Amino acid sequence: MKILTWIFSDYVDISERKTECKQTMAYLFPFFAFSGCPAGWVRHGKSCYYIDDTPTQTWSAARAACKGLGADLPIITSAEENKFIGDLVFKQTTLTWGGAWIGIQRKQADDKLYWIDGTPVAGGYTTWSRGNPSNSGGNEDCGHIMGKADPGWKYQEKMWNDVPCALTASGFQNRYPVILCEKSLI
Ligand SMILES: [Ca+2]
Ligand SMILES: [Ca+2]
Repeated sequence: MKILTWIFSDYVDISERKTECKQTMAYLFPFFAFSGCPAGWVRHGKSCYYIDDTPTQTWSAARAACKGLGADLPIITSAEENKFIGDLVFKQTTLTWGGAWIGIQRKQADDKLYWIDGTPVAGGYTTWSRGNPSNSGGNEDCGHIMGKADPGWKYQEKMWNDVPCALTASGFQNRYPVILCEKSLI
């Protein structure tokens, strides 16, 4: 009986006790979810996600905000994760075409797009919107997942686009991407 061992042993490591406690609680009370994510974060798979509904002009400012929370911009590796993230974006009250920044940036050395963990974007799951990545003007070096579509941008919701890492008000007024962060489940 694990539970008896847990109660009577003076020599069980505290983290082991925590795990056993969670397992026991989950067994005894299966209705309760132990998400393992901090309050205010939502779990999907092995990650926790947080969305800060603040339109943010630069990719690096959004990334810095995530790092300040012990997280980083999202790395999207499956259609399932993209749907989850897209749904999160759509729950925002100031939802616009800008959607949210994602962890894609162009490496100047080879002019190719990479995820922030160094993985080339081209080799894995992608859901680029029509005509993208376009690198229009030669300076679309950062990625975002699109929110609500503008007229003419039909069917592009929750798909990706490359844009300049520092957006200009003329092109993106009132629709800068918001901050979406991902961190591994602890
Ligand atoms: Ca991910
Ligand atoms: Ca583009």
